[in-house]
Amino acid sequence: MNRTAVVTGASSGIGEATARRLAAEGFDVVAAARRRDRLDKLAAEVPEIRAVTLDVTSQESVDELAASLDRCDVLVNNAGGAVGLEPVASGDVADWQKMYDVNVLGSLRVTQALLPRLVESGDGVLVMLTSVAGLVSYEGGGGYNAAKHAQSSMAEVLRLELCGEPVRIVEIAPGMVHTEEFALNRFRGDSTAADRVYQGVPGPLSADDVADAVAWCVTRPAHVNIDRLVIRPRAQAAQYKIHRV
Ligand code: 8X3
Repeated sequence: MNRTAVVTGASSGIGEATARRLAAEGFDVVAAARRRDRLDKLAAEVPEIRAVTLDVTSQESVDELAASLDRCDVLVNNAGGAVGLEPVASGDVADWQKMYDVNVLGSLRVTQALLPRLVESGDGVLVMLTSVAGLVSYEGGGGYNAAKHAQSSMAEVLRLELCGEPVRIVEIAPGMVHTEEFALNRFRGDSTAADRVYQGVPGPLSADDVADAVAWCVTRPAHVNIDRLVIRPRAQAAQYKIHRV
């Protein structure tokens, strides 16, 4: 039986690219997300991918995912995102709640549900997709910074608590990645504002670049734990140091 990888938020962006890449690496992939129509297209295209409807904010939905699995060797906690860029002083509590629920509690629910399977596999790998926003803070980052810092912290705690168990905990923290939806969601559907983020940047990362990093981390020998991998485009030396042409 092939090793099984579960990828959350697999209907677009980094999640979709990771599902495709892990399938190409020989995994049976469970692509999980809310938007079933997109998952079904993906599964129809790539035979190694199975679509599962998942809402990481629902415990019932997460439990159903867990019950549908024969095994789980790799879990990629990718579902997440940013909503809004308001200062803390005027940020909307509902936006913060949403970001916390999807990024942090979503990862917690799926991790709790699948951890026994990862341990059972004898060489489990949990990948926490965070962000450079979880390592540094910036004006307007507010709720997203808080959520990504929390996820980053969860990865560290898990690594400590699971030391001695056959599970690796990997954090991947991408910088600027040009995906279909990340900036669009952050700017609440304003495509002009979203496009401005990447304007003139020669080579922001693509979802495939991050999927490549995920694939590398999870295919190292069992004794090698990549604790944290920070991946940025060459044009982004730091959060504020972006080369534009
Ligand atoms: C997204 C990266 O730089 O917009 O996770 O915070 S950044």
